Order: sequence, then structure tokens, then C-alpha cells
Amino acid sequence: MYVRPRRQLRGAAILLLAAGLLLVTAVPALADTATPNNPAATNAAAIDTLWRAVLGVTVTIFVLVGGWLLYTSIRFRERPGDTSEPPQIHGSTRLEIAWTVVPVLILIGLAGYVAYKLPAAENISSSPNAIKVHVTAQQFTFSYTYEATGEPPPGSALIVPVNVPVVIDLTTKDVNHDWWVPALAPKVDAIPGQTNHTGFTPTRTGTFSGQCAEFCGPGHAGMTITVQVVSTAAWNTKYGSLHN
Ligand SMILES: [Cu+2]
Repeated sequence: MYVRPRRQLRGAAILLLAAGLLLVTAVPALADTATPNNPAATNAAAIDTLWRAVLGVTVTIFVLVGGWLLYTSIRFRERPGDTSEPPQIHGSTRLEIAWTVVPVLILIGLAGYVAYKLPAAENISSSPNAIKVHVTAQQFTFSYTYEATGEPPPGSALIVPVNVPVVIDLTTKDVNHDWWVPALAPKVDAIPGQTNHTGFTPTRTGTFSGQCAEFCGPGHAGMTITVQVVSTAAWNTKYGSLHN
């Protein structure tokens, strides 16, 4: 007679459950692999946290539903020689209410968490110490001017000090563009005749690259962005005159 591999199946179900739980709790350890960026600013960190929360919830649901589907299709499959009719069940009000209410509650929870985190992602500093930069987009470059001095940075990169909020005013000379450095700040459109705002507070030094994120013509692919976050010492000795 055929022996049902019940133990293995039960083991697999428990493993799947554990995998789901692990994904939720261990996500911070996977920050660099589970999300597109290793954030370098408070704003990007908030976006990253949101990403991981949504990913954690959805992956867990996928593993649980997919695992249950797999388990039941193996556990209750037709077996050779067994011609008996399985129990015929027509509807279950309780189950149907549950699978309607539970997803709605999950979505409300996620929406609430996003609404709670969004201000940190979009936060544009009103601090008087913030470094204000005018970013001008045109086919196919971004150029920068420090508001305090009207000076541009020495190269093509925007240079800012670490741990000081940066406030960006974004305009365009021609068509729509979009300033986006994923490790630092949310993307923001440059729209003709309008000044848009974004900002970020860098939390570590380094060179961070981005890209125009709005198709703007044949040179769009080459419309790159480089932001150099320098130490306070380097800023004070080398670049402070750009701002003060
Ligand atoms: Cu573009």
C-alpha cells in the first residue's frame, strides 16, 4: 500500500511558515540585497524602510499562500486505486468573510504605515543651516548653483557636506526632466515654468550617482547625476566658500 508522506509534508509546511516569519524579522540584515539601495540620507532611509515593510508583508503572504497551495495539492492529490469521491463542499460564509476582511486589514495597515513614514521620505528641511542649491535641468545635463553665493561646484558633481540638510529647487530650461539619486532622495520632476522642491540630509560620505528619470530626448541616457557627499572637514577647508 502507498504510504502518505505526512511527516515530510507537515515538516515542509512548518519550514514555509518559518521562512515567512524569518523574512519579516531578518529583513534589516538583508538591507543591501533585498532593496535596490543602501541609503545614504535620512530621506532614502525612510523609503528603504517602506520598501522592506511592503516586501516583507507581500513575500510572507506569497510564501504562506503558495506553500499552502503546494501542500494541499500534494496532500490531497488523487491516488492510484482510490476512486472514492472527495467531500463536496459548497461555500463557506465564514471563510469568505475572512479572506475578504483580512486582506482589507493588511492593506489598511500598509497604507497607514506608508502615510506615517511619508513625511520622513519627503522631508524638506526648513533649518536655517540647510544648504540651498538651485538645480537647472536642460537637454542633457543638470547644473548646480549654491544659493548663498550663486557659485557652481568646481566640476559636474553636486558637492555637499555630510549631516547637513540640502534643499533643492529644481527648474528646467527646456522640456520635462527628473532629478533622481536613489540613495539620497525621492525623485522629483523638473517641469517647464515651475519650480519643484526636494531635499535630503546625507548620513555618510561618498559619491552617489543618479540619472534623469524622465525621458527627455536622444541624450536622455547620458543625462547622469553625481552627488559627492564630503566630510565636514573637507567641506570646511575645500568647499565651504561655495556656500558661505
Ligand atoms: Cu532625461
